[in-house]
Amino acid sequence: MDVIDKKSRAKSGLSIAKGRSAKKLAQQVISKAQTSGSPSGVFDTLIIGSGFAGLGCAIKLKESGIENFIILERKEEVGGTWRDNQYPGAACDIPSNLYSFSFAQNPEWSRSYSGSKEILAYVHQMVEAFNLAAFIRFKQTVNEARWNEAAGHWEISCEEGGVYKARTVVMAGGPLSNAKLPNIKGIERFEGKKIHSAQWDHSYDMAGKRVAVVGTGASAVQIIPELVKTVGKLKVFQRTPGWVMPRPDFATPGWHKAVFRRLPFAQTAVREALFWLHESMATAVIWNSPLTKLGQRLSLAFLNAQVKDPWMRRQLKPDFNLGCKRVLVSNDYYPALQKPNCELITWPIATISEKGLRTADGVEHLVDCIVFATGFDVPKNSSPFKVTGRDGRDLGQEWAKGAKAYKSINVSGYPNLFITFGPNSGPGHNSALVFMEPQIDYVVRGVRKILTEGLKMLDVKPLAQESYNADIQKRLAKTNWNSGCKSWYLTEDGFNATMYPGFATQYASQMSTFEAKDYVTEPLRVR
Ligand code: N01
Repeated sequence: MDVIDKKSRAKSGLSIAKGRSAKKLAQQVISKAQTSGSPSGVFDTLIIGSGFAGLGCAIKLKESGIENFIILERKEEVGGTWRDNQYPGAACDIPSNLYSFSFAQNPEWSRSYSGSKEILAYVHQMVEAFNLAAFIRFKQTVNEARWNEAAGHWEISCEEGGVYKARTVVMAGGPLSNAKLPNIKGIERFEGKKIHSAQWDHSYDMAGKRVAVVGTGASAVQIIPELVKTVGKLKVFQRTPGWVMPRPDFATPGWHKAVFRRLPFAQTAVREALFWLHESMATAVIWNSPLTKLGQRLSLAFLNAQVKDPWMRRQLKPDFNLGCKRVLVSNDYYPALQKPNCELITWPIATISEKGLRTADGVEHLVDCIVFATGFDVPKNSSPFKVTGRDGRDLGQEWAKGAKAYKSINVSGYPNLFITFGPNSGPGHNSALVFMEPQIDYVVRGVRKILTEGLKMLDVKPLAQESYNADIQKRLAKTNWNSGCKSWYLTEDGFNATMYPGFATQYASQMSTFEAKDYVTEPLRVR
């Protein structure tokens, strides 16, 4: 079996690293899996979602010789968050050489921080380079996953009627996949156009219109500089100002690409340098240290350099620790707010009327369109769909007071189930992908263990999960995220179910060991 198709690889233009003795592993897994008694019609693995995490798992499963898997995708295209977030100005706020897989580097990035379209194209290139298309079933929206204890497999049902069985399941839907409209009184009454940042309607022409943007988070600071160029009047409704840092964005010179194409190790070296640069930022972003104060001073100097009006400076000055909310990265956000056709509104929104937004000072702001850059429904105290584990237990109910998992990836009582970007796996200072790769390796290791050892069940022990979480929460208590501001990282009660309180290297290290003692296993009985 040719693990990596050389023709596809050459066509894709990606620099693809070969896995460790992939062929040898493949032979081992295939021969053992064939004798492990999988009834026909049961996949070895079912992956939910075809964003970076789902496709990354597929690539690594294939590389280790596991090909009896399927990917379910609710939409008609791969790409996850980068397919959905196509708003004007959408780009990554992490450098592209770091926001890409180490095993599929792209020498062709056009900028240091690439736009959403280019990132989506990269995702498509991976599908082609690794021959993944045949594994994906589109328009399959999972609405339930149920563990069948007697048979030792998961049963997955979809809104569209599809039902699938699989010995192992990877939930790779990502935490930021469901757009969230705010709970503002009267929102349904508005007669103009409503657009969420993650569901952009490109057919709606904003030229010359009166537009409101609600929210000033990571999405909004990218949208506002673009909208201000075309709309008639832009009103930005800010609830909480964030810390803003400059973005060292530049077009990639041709010679740069040529070097990366010919000498992939040069790109790896750049990636490494970027990794360590971001890793060092943890000391300012995650914990309240003298570097946090230094970061705040730099951000304020940036604010003062870009904004001259003292009133506006005061409105834009954050009152929480740097890092407590996501640090915003933009060179053109502050200048956009000062354009003659832009107005920053800091009065809280009281209601939305038929014609616009009414603020607490009694003013009604009449607009043609409201852009909601108000973030996502993050499953931090619910599950993204109904998940029923051993003895009928319900993941949504168990997570009602805050999601918990073992090493962010397995949940006790839900055997053979792996969650990418599960509870407490989020980074605040480094690329999501450097956290994702160790998760993918962990998934593949777990799945291989189940298949090669002929296991019916691999389930994490409750005590192992408890002690892991006790430690995580103890460490989180000392972080900036838990220092008093409100953010999507926390539940309403202030429980942090999303972030990992440490360096990416620490996270990768914990994921690099598979502690068999923390799991219970049961063999699959072959009839
Ligand atoms: O969402 P957010 P986002 N009335 O939740 C405001 C990733 N991302 O889409 O701060 C008024 O951060 C809310 O106000 P407040 C990244 O991980 C990555 O911007 O709660 N305002 C806030 O200003 C990021 O963290 C990239 O007071 C209301 C905004 O809406 C995550 O996505 C780019 C409100 C929501 O900000 C989410 O970012 C973009 C209300 N009722 C995003 N409700 C990359 O480049 C909410 N708000 C990788």
